[in-house]
Amino acid sequence: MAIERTISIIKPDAVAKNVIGQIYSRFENAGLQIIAARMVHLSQAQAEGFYAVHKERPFFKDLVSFMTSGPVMVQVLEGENAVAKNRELMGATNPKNADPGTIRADFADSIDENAVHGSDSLDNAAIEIAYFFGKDGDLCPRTR
Ligand code: IDP
Repeated sequence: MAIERTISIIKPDAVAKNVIGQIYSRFENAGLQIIAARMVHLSQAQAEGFYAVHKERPFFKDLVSFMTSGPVMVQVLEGENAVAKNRELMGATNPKNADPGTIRADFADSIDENAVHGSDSLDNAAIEIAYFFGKDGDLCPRTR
């Protein structure tokens, strides 16, 4: 299995619930390392840019409004199979369909406010890492 990097975002609802540490523990317990992290209160332009792929969807306006409603915690996770592993830890988009024990099952209230984002492919992970952390910059892979 390959070592991969992926983007995780703890969304404003989960930041407001004060569960950043509990979510970080799940990453660490699954063998994923946090190699960069940044808390940011997204501007409308930043949120629209990040979710540009969804701009024709009926929920786009609400999504941007939610994602700018409070600070988010953005991190790069590194580890074996990181993209799929993070998606597995997150659970289904709609928390009603999320497997028990997943982040969304435990911390999300609705499909609109669903606690976390995770890149859905290696290609999108690279784009999203560059969006928040620059092409090569600001990543701190382990040296020990
Ligand atoms: P994902 O976050 O599980 O990858 P996507 O389909 O990429 O799901 O959707 C991005 C985000 O848009 C979701 O996490 C959720 O916050 C929001 N979203 C997706 N589908 C709906 C919907 O049907 N109603 C409201 N919000 C939605």
